[in-house]
Amino acid sequence: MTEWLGMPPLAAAHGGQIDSLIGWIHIFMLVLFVGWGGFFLYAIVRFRKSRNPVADYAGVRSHRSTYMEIGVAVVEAILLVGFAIPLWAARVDRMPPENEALVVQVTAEQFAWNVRYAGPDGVFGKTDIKLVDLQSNPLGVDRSDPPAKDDVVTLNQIYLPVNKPIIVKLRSKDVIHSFGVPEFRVKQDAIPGLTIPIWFIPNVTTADMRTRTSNAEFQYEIACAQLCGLGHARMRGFVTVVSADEFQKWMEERIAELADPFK
Ligand SMILES: [Cu+2]
Repeated sequence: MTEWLGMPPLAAAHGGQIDSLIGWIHIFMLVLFVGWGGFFLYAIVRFRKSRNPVADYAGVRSHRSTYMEIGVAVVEAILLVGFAIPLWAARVDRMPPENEALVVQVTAEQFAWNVRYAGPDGVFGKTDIKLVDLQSNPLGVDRSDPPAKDDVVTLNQIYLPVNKPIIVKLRSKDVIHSFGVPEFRVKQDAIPGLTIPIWFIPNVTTADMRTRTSNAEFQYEIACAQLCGLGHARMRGFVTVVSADEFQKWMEERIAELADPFK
């Protein structure tokens, strides 16, 4: 229903709810704009100087404007209590269980996205700040820790299987960044010192989206949505949504690379 807003194409299961909220807000705001604008014009004509040569200090005696203001407050309360709070609860408070989801750790830094998967064992290995090396080990993964051996780290590239709940655990190494993928209708600030989870279910693969948009080069793009420094504009990452099988294959290739990085 929100095509008229020119939103980017939708590619996540919950996105319809977000879009309809955005649509309703626009409709209500249009009604408010037209209503208040009309009232403003009415007031200019009704209280013109030629009709009211002397100021009336008692002012308007009818209660109509009070009722209108109450009406506006009621509409706003409905938006907040009826739409925004339930959607917030569903989207933010109710996380899917981690064993049914793919957990991806995304650590923002000036000016890149470091992505880490737990690998086949499903456990993120230890990290140590002493091991951080901007080129070879940006997250300081301690490869001597057994669960860390199969941790897969990528730069500015997130591979995701389609139709599976994804939990992104968002962190930052330096300043406040913001993880935004418009097609998934997610946007969340990454704040140093905090790990903030967000979740979504991507439901259109990159290949399908290329056909749907007739754009052979289409990519889901992670845009840093907070001005985070001089290189902010080039802080882009890419999300590739693939079938479960293709994801499995991609993961196996990365694991093979870990075993033999010079292959
Ligand atoms: Cu940034």
